[in-house]
Amino acid sequence: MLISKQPMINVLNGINTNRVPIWLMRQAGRYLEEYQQIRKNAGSFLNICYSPDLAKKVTLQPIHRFNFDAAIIFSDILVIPDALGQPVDFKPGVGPVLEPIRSVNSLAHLKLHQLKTHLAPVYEAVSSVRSELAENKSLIGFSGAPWTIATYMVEGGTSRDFTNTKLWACAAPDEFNNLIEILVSAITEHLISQIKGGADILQIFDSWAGLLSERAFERWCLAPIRKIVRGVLKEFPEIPIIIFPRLAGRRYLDVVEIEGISAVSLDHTLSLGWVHEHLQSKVIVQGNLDPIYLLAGGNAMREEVNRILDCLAPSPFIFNLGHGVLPNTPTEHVSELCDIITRFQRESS
Ligand code: 1CP
Repeated sequence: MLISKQPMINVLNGINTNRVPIWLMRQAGRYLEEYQQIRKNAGSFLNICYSPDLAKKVTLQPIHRFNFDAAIIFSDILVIPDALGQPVDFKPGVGPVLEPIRSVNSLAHLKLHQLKTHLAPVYEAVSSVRSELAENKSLIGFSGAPWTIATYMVEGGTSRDFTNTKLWACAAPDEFNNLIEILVSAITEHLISQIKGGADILQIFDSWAGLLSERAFERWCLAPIRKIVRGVLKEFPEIPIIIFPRLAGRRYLDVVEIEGISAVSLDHTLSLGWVHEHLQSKVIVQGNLDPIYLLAGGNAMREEVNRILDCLAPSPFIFNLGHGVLPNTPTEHVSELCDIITRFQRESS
């Protein structure tokens, strides 16, 4: 295997270069004052996502500040329903709001054919970030997984118990499957377009995977992700794909068996010893500092970071959080985290 200039790619190819790359989920966003500034002037969150120039600037902000090994394109998992014709409004203090879809008849209104045109600004942002990004930095393209996106489409936003989505999936699985199939096609196309724009790596976020019971997990999480991975790899066999099945517990064991994936992103509930023994021998792992330690900083953070490095970094490993950066996280804590990871690399190489 050829050594890449991008440390992220080397690790994802299983090459142990004594380098622990680092990036953070939600590394762009509210905790950065330079983001707040752009957000204030942009009017709405979606205006940033759909303006290639603003999306590029915001994507690069955390790279300029912290020198992370990867940028993740600034967008959202909910641009997919928006592009399919189920408009999404991000209400400050509330979160995403959509007109809920609860019947098979409403699925007829979803327009797969307009996806590419609607999301063209995202692909343009991907290309312009790639052309400004240093050659040793990777650009991550992403999408939500079908199950997680479906929960927002059916509930009309975020939810406490996801009853409507779970009820539809359980009481009328063949109907619900039509929605999942539309999403499999949309997501596959969206990911492929991001690769064509210049994404080096893909991540699929199944943030609500942990809600599903055993057989539902197979049908609504694993099977659709398998299809997407197969579809993407058919066109781009070399692209590394990372899966984030949040809160899936022992079912990470099934996720690592998905053919063709390169890595899993670990949530912070998993035990490190178990991860090392059962997952790290199968795929590359990325994770899994509880974002609360990054908010707290100090010794609490240092000890937890070292515990993760001691257990997982002897094998090829990518440092990340177990979920996204919390809004009030001090930037000094993020800088210190990056220093710890950089020092660890020097000491061990
Ligand atoms: O007001 C604002 O500025 C909007 C806040 C915000 C941001 C910065 C939202 C609204 N989305 C994003 C960006 C975003 N979302 C990124 C790119 C930025 C980066 O990572 O640096 C990514 C990868 C996402 C992914 C995303 N969006 C997920 C999956 C990951 C996760 O956090 O579990 C999910 C579930 C969403 C939905 C979403 N977007 C935004 C909100 C408030 C929500 C709802 C979250 C919830 O239901 O609790």
